[in-house]
Amino acid sequence: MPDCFIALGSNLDDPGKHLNEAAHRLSRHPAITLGKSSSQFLTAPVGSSAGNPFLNAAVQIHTDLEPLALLEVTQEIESDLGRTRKQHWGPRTIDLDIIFYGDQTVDHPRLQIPHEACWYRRFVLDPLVEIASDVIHPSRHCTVEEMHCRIRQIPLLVALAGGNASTQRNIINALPSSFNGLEMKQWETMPDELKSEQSIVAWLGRSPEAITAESRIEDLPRSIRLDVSQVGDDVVSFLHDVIHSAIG
Ligand code: A4P
Ligand code: MG
Repeated sequence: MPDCFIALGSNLDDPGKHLNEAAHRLSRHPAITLGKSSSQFLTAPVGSSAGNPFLNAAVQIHTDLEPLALLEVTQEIESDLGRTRKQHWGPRTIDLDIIFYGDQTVDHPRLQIPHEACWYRRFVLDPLVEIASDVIHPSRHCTVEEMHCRIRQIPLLVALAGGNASTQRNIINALPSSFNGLEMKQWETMPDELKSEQSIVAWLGRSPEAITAESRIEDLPRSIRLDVSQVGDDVVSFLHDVIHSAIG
């Protein structure tokens, strides 16, 4: 039976009660056994329309349900607890995100596992590291503890590659003023795969063993690579939210 991890978040009404109730409902499902539960963390809301501070937590479950069936269960619990979806990233009574489903990866229109933002979000990693420090991210090939450590190092390094130089400069100029503890860097040398005008890639998180003044992109760990080429025109606001959630 796969070992799964679910991230919980709430910022409406009585968040602590919603987190406890959601975990309780998971445990009552006949095909789910509840494992470890993290503490609840008070976290700064990420996203301009997210609303009040959140409480976030994580739980481990064991289940026979296939990934999409598990998503149906978590979405039913969200609806039962009064979750409405009026606004993307809006305030919510409860949000249940499936972070890991054993070591499986799922790429389905309704479900991506591992959750694609889990590796850089403090509000996911702070709780998750309490109960899953040794669990390995199946596509980034590093443990939860390694992801957590990397994101907590100050300053947080965000290194850009690809795209044209002026696009990179615009992004860099737009970001650091709003954050403390952020260092932006441009890579001048670039591997061929990144020479296309469209492809901008950011690396997140300082890694003393891998990143020095002489580092080349090829030397940097792929585990912290964020491809922003699909984001569209608003790379700055996307990166703003990414960095905000990484700095916490
Ligand atoms: N979906 C795809 N993959 C998954 C997955 N692994 N687990 C789909 C769960 N759902 C997944 O989610 C939108 C769709 O994602 C679902 O229909 C499902 O098919 P949603 O819960 O309806 O909407 P959402 O949560 O507003 O969007 P999204 O993109 O999931 O947002 P996130 O990533 O959940 O972030 N700040 C703090 N401090 N704490 C938070 O918990 N959460 C968010 C929302 C923003 N800011 C926050 C927090
Ligand atoms: Mg969600």
